[in-house]
Amino acid sequence: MGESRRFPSGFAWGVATASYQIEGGVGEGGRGESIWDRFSHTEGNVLAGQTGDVACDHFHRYPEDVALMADLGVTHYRFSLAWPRLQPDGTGGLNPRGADFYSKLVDELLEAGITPWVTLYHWDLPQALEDRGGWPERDTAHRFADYAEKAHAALSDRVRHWTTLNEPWCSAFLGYAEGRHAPGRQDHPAALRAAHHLMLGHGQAVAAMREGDPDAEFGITLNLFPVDPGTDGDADADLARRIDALMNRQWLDPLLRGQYPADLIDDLAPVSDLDHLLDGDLKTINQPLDFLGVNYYFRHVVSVGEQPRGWRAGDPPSPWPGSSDMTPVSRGLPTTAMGWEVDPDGLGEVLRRLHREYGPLPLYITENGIACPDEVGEDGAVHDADRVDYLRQHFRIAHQAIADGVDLRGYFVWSLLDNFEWALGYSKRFGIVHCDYDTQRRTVKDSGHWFRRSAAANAVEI
Ligand code: PNW
Repeated sequence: MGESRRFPSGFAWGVATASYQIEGGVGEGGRGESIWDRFSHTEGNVLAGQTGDVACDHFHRYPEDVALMADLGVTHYRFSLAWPRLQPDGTGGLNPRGADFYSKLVDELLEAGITPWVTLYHWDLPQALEDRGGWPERDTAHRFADYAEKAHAALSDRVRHWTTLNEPWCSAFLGYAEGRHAPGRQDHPAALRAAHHLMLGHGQAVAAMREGDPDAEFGITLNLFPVDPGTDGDADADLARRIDALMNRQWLDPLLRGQYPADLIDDLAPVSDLDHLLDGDLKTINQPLDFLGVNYYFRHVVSVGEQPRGWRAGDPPSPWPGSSDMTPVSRGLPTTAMGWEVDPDGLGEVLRRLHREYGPLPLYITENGIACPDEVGEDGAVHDADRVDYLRQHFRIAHQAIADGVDLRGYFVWSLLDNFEWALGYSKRFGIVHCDYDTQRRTVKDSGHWFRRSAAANAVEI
């Protein structure tokens, strides 16, 4: 490699996945039904009626996938546990066959010299708990803490990094407000209750896990965005403040400062009196964090306007309670296959803001990546130049943030493999490894080779 920027020694070169997106094997090993099984099997929810029934068949192919990671020089692997594999109906003792699957996966990783980085909840709530009201019910937070404590006990001799939730904003607002994600409810007050109970579940889970294991590291992953007004006017400035409150500060402030933002509570008054917020909850949520995981994809530029149409027939409700006037503004930048504008500077802004306003705090980029079209060529290679460019630009920004003093310790690329992209099914490919869904054959893309060279050098080219 030519001139390059080196990362601090010990920097984590990671890749990330999530259980429902890759595992398949949904009816095996005593696994219970999750809200994503129910949702994807209900017509009209997922593009082309696709489901995670098979996905990348990782449930059967995990040894091959771990070998692939070792070949790519991956140092850390972020994956999630499927709650209904471990507690099929969301309660009680662990299902031994589910625990055995994750135990073997962890052993395989450790033998390959890869650090396992576990996420407890990446959106596959046991359907039985949704049938009892799901995240809008306070009891779900208690159930989550119970599950976390038991899962931790089963793996803590080998897993030292624990993330409670992945992107609670998506769980609460795509799941219960907009309904684009499971469980597909469209109820703004319920979504606000879900948001609080996700936070409460996080706090209770960290407290329970840390009690017997004070030396492990506990954190959470948030999807964070810079939010900019679309115009210079006061209305757009106020909208940007409201969206920043819902998207970023709604999570950061209770986690790291022990309070909800006062402006957010005012903004939400027309939607909810927040009577689900009980004395002592904020203290529970405000557990010390050993790290914060940041998922970064794009920047929100927002203008007051009509809510644009969603991807399915009819206008789905806005995922922004109290701010349904939010309209995204395009700046004409190049976009990914998701339609998301490529904006590496936004990553630097997020990292520096966290350092300045909430730090000092060890940070990890727990997801960043790009969907772009790519296919296996006749030469057996997958040329994904857009992804290589994208990753190079974002890693450079991460390097710059470290030079600016941000305590960034690692970077997990989303994703190891092409996989089930939620409501968009298999139509969007995020992997640095191609997955042929007919044959389950894996092919390392050019971006995977780029990752291997960069991880080996602990550096990216300038
Ligand atoms: C994240 N949005 O989801 C998830 O953590 C992954 O499971 C997912 O595959 C990845 O990003 C790519 O989408 C998001 O609408 C889903 O803003 C939707 C949004 C953001 C993140």
